[in-house]
Amino acid sequence: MKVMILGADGYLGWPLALRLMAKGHDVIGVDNFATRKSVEEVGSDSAIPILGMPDRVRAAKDIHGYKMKFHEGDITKYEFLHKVIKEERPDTVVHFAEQRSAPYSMINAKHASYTMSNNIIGTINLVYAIMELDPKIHVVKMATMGEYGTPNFDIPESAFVDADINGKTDRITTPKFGGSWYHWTKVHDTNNLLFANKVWKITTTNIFQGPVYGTRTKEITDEKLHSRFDFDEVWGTVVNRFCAEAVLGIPLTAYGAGGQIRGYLSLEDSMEALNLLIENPAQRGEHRTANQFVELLSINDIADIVKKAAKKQGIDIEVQHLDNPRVEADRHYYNPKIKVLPDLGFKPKLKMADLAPQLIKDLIPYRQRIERFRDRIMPHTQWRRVENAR
Ligand code: USQ
Repeated sequence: MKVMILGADGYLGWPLALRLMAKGHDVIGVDNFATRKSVEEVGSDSAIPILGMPDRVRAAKDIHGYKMKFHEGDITKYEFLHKVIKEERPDTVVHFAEQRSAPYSMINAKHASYTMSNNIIGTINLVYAIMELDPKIHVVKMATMGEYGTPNFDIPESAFVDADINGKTDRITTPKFGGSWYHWTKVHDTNNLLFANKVWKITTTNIFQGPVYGTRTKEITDEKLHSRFDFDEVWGTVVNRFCAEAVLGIPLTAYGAGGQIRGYLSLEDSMEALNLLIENPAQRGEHRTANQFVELLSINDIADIVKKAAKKQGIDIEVQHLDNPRVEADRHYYNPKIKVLPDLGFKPKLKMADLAPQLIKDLIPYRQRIERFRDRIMPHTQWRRVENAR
């Protein structure tokens, strides 16, 4: 299969390129290196050093014999995206090329509008290019579990639900309530994909993935093949942050009461799940919704797991409960359904408690490098504004 990955330089994009090549697929990467620039903009860097793309491609060839093609460019420029898809004619386009940080989107108006335009325009351009060039191409789009918010009902794995409004029934789109401007861009993308499917029968798999953690996949066998690893308050996600904090001896930064529950999965399990969804495409003309996570855990559960994992590495670490910089429920019901991936044979390999000690071990050699960005750990980006603080 020929697979184009938009966002091939990212935390998920690079390991997915390696996984697909390991499975014998042809991979064409596309990226404009926006994440590298935006992490630098907030004064941080990947905890684990990563090579530039030409060196990454060379290392994949030298170490595993994989041959990957790469195009540098911005998919919000329609002519560029249209040209690469026309030239390469992939069977599948994986769309990861979005601004993926909730805090980054909440910094100020400039960052919110960049997130909105970058994410929504990129997705619109993709569905137009596919409609014009070949609607048979399978679009695999990274959505997020965060689109649903934390509702007091079971989260379905479906784009539509039955609703009864004042005695009249109809199918309506599954209710969503994002927790940041970033999460709302994903909601808007989902709506736009549904409309593209309705009018042009674009074949889509929309993946509602929870937060991913980890440093390793089966193919990351050499330091030249590492994926980026962010840990600062803007770009780091909670599990990776806690592990980096443990390495620096900073008490783990649980926001609020720590009862926030999400569906987590390791980088390796994410790759396996994505590979299954790519190798088993949606039916022609179908809009398929897949929820993607392995374990439902609260922030307090994660703090406990990382604290124990750190202990195994000889690090004693405390947990601090900070005023939550976000506006979110920190005690709530959470029960998302998951059936599509298990039906495809998805069997998660690793639980967080098994993987966390290794994750911390992998970061220890980079302690000094992470130390340089110690002042980027504590949360500064506030959801609330002074004038409406509650
Ligand atoms: N949190 C802490 N302490 C920290 C950092 C985060 O308690 O030091 C809490 C947050 O308040 C939140 C939870 O951890 O309740 C998750 O936050 P996160 O920063 O790990 O993840 P989030 O902002 O939701 O976004 C990440 C990725 C995003 C992806 C999403 C999946 O950046 O691209 O879409 O995870 S999900 O969370 O299911 O929406």
